[in-house]
Amino acid sequence: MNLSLFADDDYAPLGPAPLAPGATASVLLRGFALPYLDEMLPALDAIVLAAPLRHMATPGGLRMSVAMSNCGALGWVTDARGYRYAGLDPVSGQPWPPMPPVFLRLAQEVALAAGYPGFTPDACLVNRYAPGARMALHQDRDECDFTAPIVSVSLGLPATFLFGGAQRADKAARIALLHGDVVAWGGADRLRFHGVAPLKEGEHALLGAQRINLTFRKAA
Ligand code: MD3
Ligand code: FE
Repeated sequence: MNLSLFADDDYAPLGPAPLAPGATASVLLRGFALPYLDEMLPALDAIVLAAPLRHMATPGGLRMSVAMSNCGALGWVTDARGYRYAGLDPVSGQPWPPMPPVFLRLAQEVALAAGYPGFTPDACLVNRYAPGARMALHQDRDECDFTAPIVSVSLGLPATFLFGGAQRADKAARIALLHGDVVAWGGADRLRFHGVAPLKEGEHALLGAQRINLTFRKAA
């Protein structure tokens, strides 16, 4: 008999809570983005129209299964020259679309609620997962200031987020992230290894057969 509150491998607290055992500097807010979505989804459509989602290549030459775009003053890119933030979209040669005010408002509300006041993101990475797409365990180290948190918003199909430790080999907790869920990651958790398990097939009522993840960062 399983007397745990949670399924075997998916830790899924309902209220504001540490994200995983020991992850005291990160906060999960279930459904926090839902009231913003009527305004956010049309803004997201406009972003991916101006800066289409694309499969970038890692420095090692592997095509990423996640398709990416950005909005804000800076955007995260990867190619044969490495990982970095850039002010211009390499596909169009134009600046990334500006960050919509409703994106910034949501990110700042979340950061404040999570105990990170004064968060001023200058980059929003848009990740698009089709079924089967995944993100291998990695650290986010391309930003200048690791004291700023990262805020993420999950939309569409559910995903299993993998939350590891300070070393790549540390065992990762598995956390279900659902449509509208928001997480702020900061402090001692900011440099933890993390990833996303291969997305399962499915159809989301609003977004169809995909998951979109927005991550707000202070890159410069
Ligand atoms: C924990 N994206 O874009 S968001 C990424 O769901 C990335 O698309 C995943 O990892 C996604 O780099 C996870 C959550 C996330 C983002 C940054 C973190 C978690 C983090 C930085 C430190 C610790
Ligand atoms: Fe990451």
